[in-house]
Amino acid sequence: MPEKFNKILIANRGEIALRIIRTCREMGIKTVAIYSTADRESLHVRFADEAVCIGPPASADSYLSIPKIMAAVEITNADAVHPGYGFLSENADFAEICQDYGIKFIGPKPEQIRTMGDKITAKDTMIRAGVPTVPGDGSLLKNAEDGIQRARKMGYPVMIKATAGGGGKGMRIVRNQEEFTNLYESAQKEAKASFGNDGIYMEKYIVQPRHIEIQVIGDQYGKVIHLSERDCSVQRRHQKLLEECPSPFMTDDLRQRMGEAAIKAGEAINYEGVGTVEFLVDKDRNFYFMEMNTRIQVEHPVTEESIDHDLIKEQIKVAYGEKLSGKNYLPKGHVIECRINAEDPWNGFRPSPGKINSFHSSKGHGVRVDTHVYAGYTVSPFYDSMIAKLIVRAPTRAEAITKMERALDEFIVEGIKTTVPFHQWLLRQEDFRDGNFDTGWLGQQELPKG
Ligand code: MV4
Repeated sequence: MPEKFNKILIANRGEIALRIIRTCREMGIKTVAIYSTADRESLHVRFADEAVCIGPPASADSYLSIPKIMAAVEITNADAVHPGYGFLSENADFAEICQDYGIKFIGPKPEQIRTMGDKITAKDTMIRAGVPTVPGDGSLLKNAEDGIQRARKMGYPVMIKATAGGGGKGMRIVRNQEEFTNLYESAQKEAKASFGNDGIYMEKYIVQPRHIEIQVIGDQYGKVIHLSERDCSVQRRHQKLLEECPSPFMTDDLRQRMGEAAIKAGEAINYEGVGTVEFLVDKDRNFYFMEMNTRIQVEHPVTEESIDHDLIKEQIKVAYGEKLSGKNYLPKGHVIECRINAEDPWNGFRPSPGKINSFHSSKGHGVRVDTHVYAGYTVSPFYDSMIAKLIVRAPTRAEAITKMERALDEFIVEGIKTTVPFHQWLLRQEDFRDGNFDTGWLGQQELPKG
């Protein structure tokens, strides 16, 4: 048996810091919280065994400051770091610094993060591994003229993407040759400003795709398994709002094939840790590798409830060298997660930070709420606006929708605006109830006005 960790420093905040602390407690592992001065009153600070203040509210001076975090690791004598999601979770340099200091970064190797972080390298690696990718080769465009030449052969519409991108930045749909040069130049400018890397590549535009991702986990001995899918097609400007498993679009055969492709993707890079392989799926159920997220994701509870396993526990176990059994996991029943954000859904999802005067969390059979907030908590404008994840599980999709409607009705937050009414609206829509939606659907709807 490999030796487990003695003490894990959690390089994050909010609900995910709390989520990680809970599992560490159950595993008998000591925890260290880090916090900015904006988070003094946070529950992750209270529930960790130790806590270290690492700076002012701005993320760049606290949760993104590698020197401050390494100093906290040093003074608390932690032997591992859990990065959570966001912040430094996909920063290969941070993973490498941890490695150099003899601290276990709970996640993949720096090289694996780098490979997947550069989208052309990732795509090229997938092509070599035999994972289906969107038509269009994985190589940089030399200039707009080069792009126009290639698009002529490929046929419009095409999509141009930043190789350093992800999450929609530096991405453009080009519908004809006339608009190519302008869109190319604006994508390049945006990529340069956002990532300091203006490399652009091109692929065929997939119309009305669904976003279906496969959860994987790999051990240190080259074994990768899949834990089925999450459908994340309900998005607004690349922000996911609701996720579910099974995907209403899934079939046993498609899951089998996508699962195999995701395992191939992981095994191609000897992937270690939990990860997510994102696919675009078209109306004919063709699927294409989009990107791989080399971290635990916000929506991981959907999979936890679907397969009845603690993913953070599994993640920590493979990080200290446990072997995977080798079998894949299939979903049981139906799970839906709604992201509750401190935003005003009827006014363009404008952030709504401030003090929560009263708070009541939904409860009851098949209901799970992952949150760091409570009555009296102040939502800071410095960090992302998610205040809770409401997750329900029921035997069928129809029953899960009914249960979610009930759970949303009893989720009470006073003092700030939240996305609860948006979810109540969404669950009433016929297209949603019929499973008849893709990544473009929400953008085409007329939302109620506030
Ligand atoms: C695409 C696409 C259609 N065709 N690529 C969006 C985020 C970035 N990671 C890739 N994205 C897309 N790439 C081709 N060739 C459509 C999207 C896309 C999308 C993908 C997943 C979820 C939501 C989306 C919303 C708009 C566009």
